[in-house]
Amino acid sequence: MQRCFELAQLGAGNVAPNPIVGAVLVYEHRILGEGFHAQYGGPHAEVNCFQSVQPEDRSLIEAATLYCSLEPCSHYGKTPPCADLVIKNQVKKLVISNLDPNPLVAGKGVEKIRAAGIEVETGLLEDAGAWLNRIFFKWIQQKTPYIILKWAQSQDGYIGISGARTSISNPITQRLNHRWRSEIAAILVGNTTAMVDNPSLNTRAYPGPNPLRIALDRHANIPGDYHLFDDQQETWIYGPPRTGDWQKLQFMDRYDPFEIPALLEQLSQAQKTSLLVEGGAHLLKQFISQNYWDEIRVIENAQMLGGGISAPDLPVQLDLKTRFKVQDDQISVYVRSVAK
Ligand code: AOF
Ligand code: ZN
Repeated sequence: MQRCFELAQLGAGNVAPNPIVGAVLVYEHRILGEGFHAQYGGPHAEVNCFQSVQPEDRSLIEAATLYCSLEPCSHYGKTPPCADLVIKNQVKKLVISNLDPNPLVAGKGVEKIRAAGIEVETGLLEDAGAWLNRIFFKWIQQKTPYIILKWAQSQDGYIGISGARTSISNPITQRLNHRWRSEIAAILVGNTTAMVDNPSLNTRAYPGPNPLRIALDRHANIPGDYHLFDDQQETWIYGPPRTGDWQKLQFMDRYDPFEIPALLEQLSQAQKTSLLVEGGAHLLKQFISQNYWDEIRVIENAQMLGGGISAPDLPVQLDLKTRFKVQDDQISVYVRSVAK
């Protein structure tokens, strides 16, 4: 199942609004085949898994166990039901982590496979599976984007020096941040960050798709020669329309005043399942005080800035999900606390 999770992760950023899914076919401690959902609209993990089995191993499928990180689907979507494929292949046993919360599936895949006489075990590493697909789970249940707040702060609690682009994290963490960007649908910055940093908001340090980038520009003050206007990737500007020949850039209404619920509504309509808020402090504090967040990632190191823009205070109700080091940077991932 851990291997299913690893495989699933390879689809992150390319399959939304679908879940990330991995599948592994095992016969007597040997992997006969494996696959993952790699592209939205493309074949599901199970299809790729069965297809990867070598001809000389095909006769072993009937005695093999199929592991899937998510319940095989039972519906005709962009692709035919994986439950039918599992039944056609007559595997001996199916083991899954999570049931698919998609109301079109929701247990029907497992039901169908059991009815065909195949043994099914559910709930293996269930919590880890739900964490892996947290974006999809929120989307399918609430049809609103999963919100991640992210910032880097110095040891003395500042995220930057006023009016200057400030670098806090190291280049390896920077690369991790670009990986994070490749795994989400949209990335948002406030006006001050757009003005001071001239950010590109792309994934240049990590191989992966670029997210939709969004910037606030109520007073139309972001210079037209800044990266945000380079038309290199899909971009939403919340500000008065300007004249220009952009293919990928849109000016959005409802920018004055800018309101988080309106943004979330527009993201939902565009099927954007996740949002990464990268600053600045003012915007991050707004998301926290209005209680719009699912996850917070904080990067800290021993650097002292001695003054500047204060990092947001963490919300009171939260749990530390994981903490790790990237060289001298410490990365903490927080989630909402769950009643224990
Ligand atoms: C699986 N295996 O690898 C994935 C599943 O439009 P479609 O045909 O791509 O179906 C999308 C839905 O199928 C998606 O919302 C989710 O319920 C399920 N995803 N199911 O058996 C997979 N990615
Ligand atoms: Zn499927």
